[in-house]
Amino acid sequence: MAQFQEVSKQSSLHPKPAGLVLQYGTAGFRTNAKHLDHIMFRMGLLATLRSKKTKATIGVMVTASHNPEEDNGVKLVDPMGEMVTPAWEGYATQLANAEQEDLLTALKDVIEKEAINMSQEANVFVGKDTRSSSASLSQAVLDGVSALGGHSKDYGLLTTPQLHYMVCCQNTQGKYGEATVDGYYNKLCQAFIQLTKSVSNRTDDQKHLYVDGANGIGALKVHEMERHVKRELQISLFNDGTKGKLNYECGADFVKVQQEPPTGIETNAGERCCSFDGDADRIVFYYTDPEGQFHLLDGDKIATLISTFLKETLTQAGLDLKIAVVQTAYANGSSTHYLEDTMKVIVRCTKTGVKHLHHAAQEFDIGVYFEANGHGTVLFSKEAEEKIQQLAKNPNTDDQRKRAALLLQNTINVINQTVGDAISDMLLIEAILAIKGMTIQQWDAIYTDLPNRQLKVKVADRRVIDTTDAERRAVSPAGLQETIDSLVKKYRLARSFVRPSGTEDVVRVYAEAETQESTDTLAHEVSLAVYRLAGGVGDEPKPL
Ligand code: G16
Repeated sequence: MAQFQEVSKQSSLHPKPAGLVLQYGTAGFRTNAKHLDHIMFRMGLLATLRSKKTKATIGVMVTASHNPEEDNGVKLVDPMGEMVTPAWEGYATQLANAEQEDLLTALKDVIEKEAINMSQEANVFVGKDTRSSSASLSQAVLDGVSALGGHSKDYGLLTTPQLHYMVCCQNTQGKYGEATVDGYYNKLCQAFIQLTKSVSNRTDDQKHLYVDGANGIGALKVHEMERHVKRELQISLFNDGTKGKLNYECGADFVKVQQEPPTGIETNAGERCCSFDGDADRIVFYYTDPEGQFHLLDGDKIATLISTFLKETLTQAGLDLKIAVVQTAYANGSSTHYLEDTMKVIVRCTKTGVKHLHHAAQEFDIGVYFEANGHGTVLFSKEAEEKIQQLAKNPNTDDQRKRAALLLQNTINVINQTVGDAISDMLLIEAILAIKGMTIQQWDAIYTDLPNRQLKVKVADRRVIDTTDAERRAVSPAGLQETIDSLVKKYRLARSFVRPSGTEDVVRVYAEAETQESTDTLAHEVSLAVYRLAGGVGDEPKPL
């Protein structure tokens, strides 16, 4: 077949280094950019097959999100804007690891297993972040698409959630919105303006927000968005990429893990700030109090504020819809207690990776899902959206219920339901704070986080660690979980778990306890256990 000849010819321009093995991880392939050219070409091929199979547009995003500048990666987006389905993650790994001479066989294997009609048209949307390697790597994706005769649309620089949004708009024939960057800003910003317009007397301080753009794509896109909400939101943008290095001592991952403000941002005590990550699908908020103490409002606090607002507004609207909050093992114990015991909402725990949380959230009328690292969004079932719409347009609805229904409608429109989105989450949180007349300090006071610590341990092969129970318990290597259990018992309100990262070559260690001192000691002790029992490399972890 001519198509396969073209694949052969083109793939020789994107050769795989012999013996290199990479896995489709938590959010796609991710490693040093110099190993990724063949992966990108092959993901162009796979996206084309996925498009033929689903008869829909598929997305390919070239980004390594929170990883350092020298890394890159690729995320595949399914027709409704969600992460690609797990079965196809398996195909991605097979295709990525086929040696050069076996590529056609691996490709034909997918075609056969999925019974793909090769004469079906294919459409692929491609986006990229601001890394210096992204331009040539996204060209490799486009080459892969064209080698299999697919059509592609290159959006150029986009945030990851913007690409997810475009794919969903395209495949819903515009029902979700217009598949353009302006369409995205218009939809979200109009909803934001509607949400905040009823709030009178907002001072300039209340409208003001410091944004750390992580020196990445989020900074460019916040800048583009700003003009749509000039009167309603005043942004001071830092780490906009003009001088600093991507994700270096800044961005959501740095702020969350280090529990300190990013460098490159100048604020006064008490002022509201937020940080995006390198592809703008995560956001965390924070402020420093007059005593100089740093306060982080992470994904757990974001989920709590959003679900409180939704619950109150549903009550005002007189709508009986079931809300659940989906978290991962990283969720602070205090947040889970608050949600379950005080707010009385259903809480679910899944494995790390928004694909898992997204899936769990789909089971409820309204599913609020957030990872503690600030990656998350809200999903509304079709039935929930319809009930809200009917209430809003019913002429017999009284004023209070109508106001609440309209708030819910605009809330739905400000949210990017396809995936976590820093811009959309930022607008939603700003709107909720305005509507509730709340300061960031009052939001922070809803509950008090347990002290917590995240560490990384280098091991020879992180796959020796296997976990169960939504990653809360390690089943291998032998003896590790027993050791963690006995360490945890030494401290009050303590909890700890370990898991191999799916985006970096490290094992992650999480600990929380009643005091920061015991948390740090526990995190260190568990790190040592990982180092000793799971094949640590380099120096032994040192106490904090
Ligand atoms: C990705 C995933 C997140 C995950 C994070 C860290 O985020 O989308 O769901 O929490 O990686 O994953 P891991 O602990 O396996 O390294 P991002 O923002 O880097 O794409």
